[in-house]
Amino acid sequence: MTDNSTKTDLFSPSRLGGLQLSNRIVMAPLTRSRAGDDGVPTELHASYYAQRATAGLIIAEATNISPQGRGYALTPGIWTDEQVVGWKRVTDAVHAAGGKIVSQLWHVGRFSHVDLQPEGKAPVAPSAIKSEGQTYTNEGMVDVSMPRALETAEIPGLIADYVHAAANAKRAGFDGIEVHSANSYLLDQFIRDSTNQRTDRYGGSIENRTRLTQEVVEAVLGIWEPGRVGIRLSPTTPDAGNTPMDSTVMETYGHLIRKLNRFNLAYLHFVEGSTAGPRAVPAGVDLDALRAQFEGAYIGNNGYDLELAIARRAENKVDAVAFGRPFIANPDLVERLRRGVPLTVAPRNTYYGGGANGLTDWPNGDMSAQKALDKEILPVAN
Ligand code: 8OZ
Repeated sequence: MTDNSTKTDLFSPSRLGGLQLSNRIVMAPLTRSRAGDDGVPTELHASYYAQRATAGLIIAEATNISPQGRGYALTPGIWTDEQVVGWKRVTDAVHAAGGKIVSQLWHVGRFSHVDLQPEGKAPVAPSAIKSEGQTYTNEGMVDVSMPRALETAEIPGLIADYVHAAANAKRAGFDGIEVHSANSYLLDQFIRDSTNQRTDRYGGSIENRTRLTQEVVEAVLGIWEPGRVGIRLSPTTPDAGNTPMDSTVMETYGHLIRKLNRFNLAYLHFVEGSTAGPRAVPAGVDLDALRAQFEGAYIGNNGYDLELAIARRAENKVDAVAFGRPFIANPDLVERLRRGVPLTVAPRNTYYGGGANGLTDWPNGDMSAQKALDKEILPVAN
């Protein structure tokens, strides 16, 4: 019998700030695009997440904080009461299955299309610089639209949208929230000098460019205790339109991380390398050295397999590991990793859109043969 829990503490209980987890395996936030136009999560979402509740922590798919924050059709939101009711069904189902789940608060910034925006207006961004990327609307894949720069006077309203979403996440029964400051969406657009050319207190110096992320975190701490708030950063991911990363990654993100220490957050969550791509980072960047500047717990993510997870945990480089794509087709991923059961690979065409097909119809690994084997070879105890 394989029992990988003898080799590593990945399968043992752990704590990230105020979040007590049954193991150190986290389900990474995965956009699956199964909500309706109203952004309301359905029974399907409840089943999908409950099936994956053996993860030590589920980070729910990126969730729009406001109509303006929306950049992809069929992604869920958390600004309306109906959305809160939908999410409550999800959190109840996860809790009934013994799991923990946090909401990832998302504003796409410039990465949107006028068809997805209220009154067909331009998406908002730190500066009026267009991404070369594409998104999907109800009409299919389209180039993202030219954004307009946010007025300084609009920033308090934007922060209020985060606070509203954070309060709704609490009403919806989540165990906490994760601030999405990664992947070249709004907060990361402010951080990077490639997308931020502002001349007010939110642009220019590193201090200024990292200000909005800090102000958002500080504001949501009016709703949530710090031990239930995490943050996700992706210092080396270009955006889907290949916008360059910040020109001084170590200095910029290092400054932000040191500043975040004053909040005592539950965790820092990095996409290591390039989101859903290679783990390699450019010369001069050392993500472990950045992580080391954070005083709290750390979740590592991107392209992990069990071997890498065990190795990075053994070196104490991570407190927990977030698996993304492996959770799509392996609802019982934790048990499969523990038992060395082969993983199913989800085809790409199941990632986004559609219904139950490719979402909730993945079976658990066949553990019955393993269990029979356990019976034969385990010494009879008691
Ligand atoms: C894949 C497709 C659409 C959005 C991210 C929220 O990268 C996303 C996302 C991923 O953070």
